[in-house]
Amino acid sequence: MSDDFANDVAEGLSATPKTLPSKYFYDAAGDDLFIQIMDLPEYYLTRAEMEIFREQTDSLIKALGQRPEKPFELVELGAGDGQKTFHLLKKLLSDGYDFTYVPVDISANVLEHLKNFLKKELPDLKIRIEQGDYFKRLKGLQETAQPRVILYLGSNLGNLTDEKSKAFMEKLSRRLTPGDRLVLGVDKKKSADIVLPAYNDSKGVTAAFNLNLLTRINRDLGGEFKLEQFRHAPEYDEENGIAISYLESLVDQDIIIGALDRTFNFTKGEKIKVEISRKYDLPIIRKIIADTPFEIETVFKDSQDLYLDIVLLR
Ligand code: AVJ
Repeated sequence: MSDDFANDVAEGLSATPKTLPSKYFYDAAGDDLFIQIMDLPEYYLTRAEMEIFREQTDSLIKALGQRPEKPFELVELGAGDGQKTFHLLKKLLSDGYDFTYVPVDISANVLEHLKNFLKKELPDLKIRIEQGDYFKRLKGLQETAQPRVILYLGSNLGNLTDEKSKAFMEKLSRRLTPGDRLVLGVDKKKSADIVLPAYNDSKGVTAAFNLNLLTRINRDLGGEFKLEQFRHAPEYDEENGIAISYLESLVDQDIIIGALDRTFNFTKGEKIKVEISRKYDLPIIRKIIADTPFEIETVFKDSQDLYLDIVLLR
């Protein structure tokens, strides 16, 4: 794990322009900051998706295409704190569905919390946690005789370029069986005045979240980044619907990373690209799934038309 991190950091900081993978945001401090982000007034994504799950639970359950008496697996990729899924799980149980909930997450920390929370709140729930990077292994998707519903929420797909999204959807479809379904939650393409504040909140939580990546390099790889010499600098390409977060060097500086036995130099104003957050509409999604067996079956949207939950049939 730490080796992967070292390799990815070495590769990313050697590239021109410099990049770092956003998946490394999520250490214990990052998990905590992301939970704070989801509560920010500017970060509308979580509330919009939550509204869909809370207000349209019955229609959503119908769209999953399962029968109560037939066991199925409900696999959630990147489960996080499971707040959205909670409404769905609760209603599925009270409607008498026979299913196993399989949250998959890169963070062991988050999964333990989730398991304890669900054991307490929904004691009848069957749950099997799977720790891992789902991009690499799609781990929760081991062979099973049961039909599967995959939840991929929170606009997590948006961290990938469209090219990588295509590859991911192809790989995912190969792990599924015809009749399985995917619920894909994505943020809608919209104007910069709504999107940018979501990635540049007034309390500076998102800035701290992004800068935490440098703290993690300092701690885990013996880096010597001085946080005050970098600035969180998000941009939004409204035309294409892509938010990009950068960490910008405020001065000319050389940064030693001990574990890599290397020094990286930064010029004043040089930016490290740390995250893309792609925004979608149905035509973009259709392009991404064009070479896969997935078909769009049902589309749910929130009352403010900010967000989509799309049910895809394998
Ligand atoms: C969890 C990837 C969906 O891109 O909106 C939030 C992460 N980054 N604020 C997003 C994030 C900065 C988030 N995703």
